[in-house]
Amino acid sequence: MRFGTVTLVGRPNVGKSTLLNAALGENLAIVSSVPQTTRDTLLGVVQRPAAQIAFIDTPGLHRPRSELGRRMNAAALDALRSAELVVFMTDVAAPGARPGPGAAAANTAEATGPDATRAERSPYQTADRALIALLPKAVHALLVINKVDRLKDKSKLLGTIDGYSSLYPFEAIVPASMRSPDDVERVLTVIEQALPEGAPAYDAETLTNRPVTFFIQEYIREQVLRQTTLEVPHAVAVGIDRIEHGPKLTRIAATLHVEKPGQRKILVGHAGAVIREIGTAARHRIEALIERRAHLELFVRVTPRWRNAPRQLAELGYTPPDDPKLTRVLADAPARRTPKRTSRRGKT
Ligand SMILES: Nc1nc2c(ncn2[C@@H]2O[C@H](COP(=O)(O)OP(=O)(O)OP(=O)(O)O)[C@@H](O)[C@H]2O)c(=O)[nH]1
Ligand SMILES: [Mg+2]
Repeated sequence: MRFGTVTLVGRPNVGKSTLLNAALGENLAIVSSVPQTTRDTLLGVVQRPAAQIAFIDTPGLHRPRSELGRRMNAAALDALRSAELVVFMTDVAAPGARPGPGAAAANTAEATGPDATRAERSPYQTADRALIALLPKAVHALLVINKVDRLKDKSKLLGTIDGYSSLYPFEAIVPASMRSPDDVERVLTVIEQALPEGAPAYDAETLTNRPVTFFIQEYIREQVLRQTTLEVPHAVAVGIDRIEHGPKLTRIAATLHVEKPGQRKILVGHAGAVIREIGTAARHRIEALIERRAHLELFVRVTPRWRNAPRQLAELGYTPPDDPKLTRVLADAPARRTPKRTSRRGKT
């Protein structure tokens, strides 16, 4: 029997949580097309005939713009410390895509190494370079190049594999698509073979270490990510106010915190249409989780600057790391310049 803790790290949106869910065969982690979907680490224990794999899904590493972003990065970096094996995940670039401000920008001088010209390297690889440099020196690591279903010309992968193998002594590099069950199985087999012999640390029933309230918060936030756009998904946090288990159904009251009145307006929608839709979809997902009927009441509250307020972050479950140095490992993104409004009357 093999056992090991396997930490999944990489840029936001590459498919780390999708891999966790596919490995578990359950939709445990929230997944969305919005970068920075995962905000905290999540354990998922995969039971296989010859191995137990304790996956730790982590928030995508990025250049932060807020204290929340710094804590997300710190949570991911902290999870690297307990890993027997690291799975660094990247993805093939969507046609014409460029990494957004969420991607970690590498130092340009470092990005153009002697072994490759900049033209040979996608901007994604440039961003990954800075993150791979953060991997602990002696850790065993695999690279998964995800989303190969997007590649028409698979021969392009050879150059990509070469590029990455010059960055770190990965024990294996596995191109895959998390949309293909065969690929998921292939990735799991490679992971399993890289784990040490050892007895399982969790009993066979253990799926995760997070309480039900964590998933209720997450499943509400998942619907916000799916049903709103622009800055709204990033500006929302969910707090659980009350959970009461009645004889027939569970009553849940939750507050969605936004930073600005305009965001509240978008989240509530015309005559409450958007928040109603979010509530209905989240309720279905929560009912499947708790295996009983639920009544979900959602409130939307403006909590200015919650993403930068340590007390509010802690109340919402985004705790700082034990080692404060971890919050400073990735440089903050430069503040965006917001154009000054000039009054029509000429006052400034
Ligand atoms: N085409 C394609 N899309 C994928 C694949 N794997 C994941 N996705 C999609 O990529 C998006 C991001 O997936 P996530 O699993 O949330 O990514 P993540 O790395 O956990 O992102 P963060 O939590 O933001 O760090 C979702 O829309 C997924 O459906 C894949 O193999 N192929
Ligand atoms: Mg994720």
